[in-house]
Amino acid sequence: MDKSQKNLMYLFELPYDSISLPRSGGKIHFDVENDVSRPPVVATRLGGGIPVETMPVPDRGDVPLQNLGTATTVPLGSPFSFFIKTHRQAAKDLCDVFMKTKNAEDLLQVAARVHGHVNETLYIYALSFVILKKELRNSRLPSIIEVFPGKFILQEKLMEAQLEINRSDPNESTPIVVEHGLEFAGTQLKPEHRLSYWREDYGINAHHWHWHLVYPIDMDVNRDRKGELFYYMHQQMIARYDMERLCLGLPRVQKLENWRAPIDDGYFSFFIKTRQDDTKMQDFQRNDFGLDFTEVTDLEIWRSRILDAIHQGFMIDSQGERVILSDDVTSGKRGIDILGDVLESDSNISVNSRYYGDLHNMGHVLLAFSHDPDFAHKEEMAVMGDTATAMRDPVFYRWHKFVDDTFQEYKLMQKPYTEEQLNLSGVKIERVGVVRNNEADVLHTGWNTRLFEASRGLDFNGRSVMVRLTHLDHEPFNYHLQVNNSGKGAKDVTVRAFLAPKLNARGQEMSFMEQRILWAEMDKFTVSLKPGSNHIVRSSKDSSITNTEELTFRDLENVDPESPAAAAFNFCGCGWPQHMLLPRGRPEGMAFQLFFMLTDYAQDKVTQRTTQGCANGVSFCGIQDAKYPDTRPMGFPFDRRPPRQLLGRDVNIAADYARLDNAYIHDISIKFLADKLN
Ligand code: CUO
Repeated sequence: MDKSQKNLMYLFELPYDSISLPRSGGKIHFDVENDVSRPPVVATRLGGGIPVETMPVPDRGDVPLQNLGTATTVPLGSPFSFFIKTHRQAAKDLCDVFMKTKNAEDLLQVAARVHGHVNETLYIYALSFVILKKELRNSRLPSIIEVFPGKFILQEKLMEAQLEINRSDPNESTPIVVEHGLEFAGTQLKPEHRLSYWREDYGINAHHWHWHLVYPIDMDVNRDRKGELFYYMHQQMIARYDMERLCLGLPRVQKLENWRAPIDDGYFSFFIKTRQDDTKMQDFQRNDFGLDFTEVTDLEIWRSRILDAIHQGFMIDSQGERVILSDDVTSGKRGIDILGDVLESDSNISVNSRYYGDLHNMGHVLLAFSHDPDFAHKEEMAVMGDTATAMRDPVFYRWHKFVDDTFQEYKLMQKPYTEEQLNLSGVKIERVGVVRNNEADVLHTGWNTRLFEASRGLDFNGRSVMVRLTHLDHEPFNYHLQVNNSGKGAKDVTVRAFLAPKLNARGQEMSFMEQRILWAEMDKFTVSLKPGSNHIVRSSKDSSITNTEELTFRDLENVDPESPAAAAFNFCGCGWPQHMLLPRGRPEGMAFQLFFMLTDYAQDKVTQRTTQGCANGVSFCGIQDAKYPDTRPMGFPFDRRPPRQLLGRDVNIAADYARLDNAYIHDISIKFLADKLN
């Protein structure tokens, strides 16, 4: 990694401050003069015991600010929303400027010059996008929590730190540590507040920001099965949210279906705008975004057209031609993929965006502005407008439950998998279990903490401010599978592991259909079975959905890219947080089921050149610039209703799948320890 690559990281510091201010507590200094004299941009590493290094960068006066297109139309200091079409265009224009740079050094100076002239969130978005897109892999992205602490940490807490600094001796330099505990934005007076720890978890929100960064809409990014992954990743988040609700004795989330009725639960975010309880979704009639007005009626019309298409089995493209919707295709896009692009929607890919509209995105927008839909009060948007904060609001889940129900409407139109598609002859799972600390089938969750440096993103008079965030965590565990291969040769199989609560909110065992969309993917991996008996052990830390934990600026500064340990830092940001892999469970233990299915890797595998691209949390995030590495429909085998019979007997509950030799269902317990984990 050369200096420019490493220094790119510092462009993420103090996004709201002038770039000529010292960065990183005085470690780096970008000296950007005005454009008239067009001097070279100079990055200087400053003192603190470190020898001063100066990095002269050649003049790039050829990037005049007027070439930024619409990027300058999003005001500085205001929220930026990827759900708003004009903001997406602004992002595209800025990314285009950054993409034209030749290398990291070139990007560094162009970006340094642009800093301060465009909206801060837009700037960080575009910079992150281009670093990932250009595969400047050694220029790793620092955690979004440190870049924008104000989006993740209670304003009061940040104020507390500032007041303490104001009161203390100006020469004092010891870092201030602020605790951010479990109360988050709620008071516990309302049932929904009991889930604040989950909705406001830093890792979940950071994952969502990164997911939309790597699967952007209207950006001419042609990612494999993007529409299908939009469906699957969000479906899985809702499944996990519902699991967590059941742990707390709350009913499953209700879809937001009647857009004329008041929404019971408001959300009072601590950094941007709030939505009162019982606020209605309202017609969007603001003129401050250069957007056409959108009425609730428009959303209803789009929904109705999409549902018509689902039930008729085809869409109508912009030429008036039929586009068949089916998941049983041998070439071309699956119906779910087409539907995902239409519903999200991505106007570059949607088969007919004029007709099917912009349903999911505008739902976010109408909800984000329901407190001031006509700009009468000059209020900014609420959390639903920003992918880094939307998951804090209970209405996010109600909206996405509606989105998911629409996808499920389609999935239920698909033919159930046949016994042949579900079966894998010659392979039998004989036994499974999970082991934690030598104890079988009882997993532990509890609270843990993580330190972030808030002063990387916000200036506290140059003083270091750390925030200790409390979050859910679990003790790591291993899956054990005893599998027999009765074939004569080795057999490569895909192991698919899911978790779901055993009982519903009434305490009853669930039917296949009730449990079907609660199954949360825990892992998916390939193993080669030798003939005879095989004992497979797999660590929970290797999950196909999770990422390594958020990397702080300090982590990035300390990692030596040449060291073997650096491989562990192959971090691209996307992926479910490892600490949220398990639902909370209950203090007395809560019954869950693990479901395993083995499928034939020869049929599942996708032939492609191996790529060095980001490959964290592959099941949720895919692989950068490569095909999604599993040919089966996402969510297989629970994405469809079950066949009526398997092996000659009716299928009513998930355990009926386990009659197949290649499947297994196993009860475990998840115990929530109310104290801290070590
Ligand atoms: Cu991720 Cu609605 O798509 O938030």
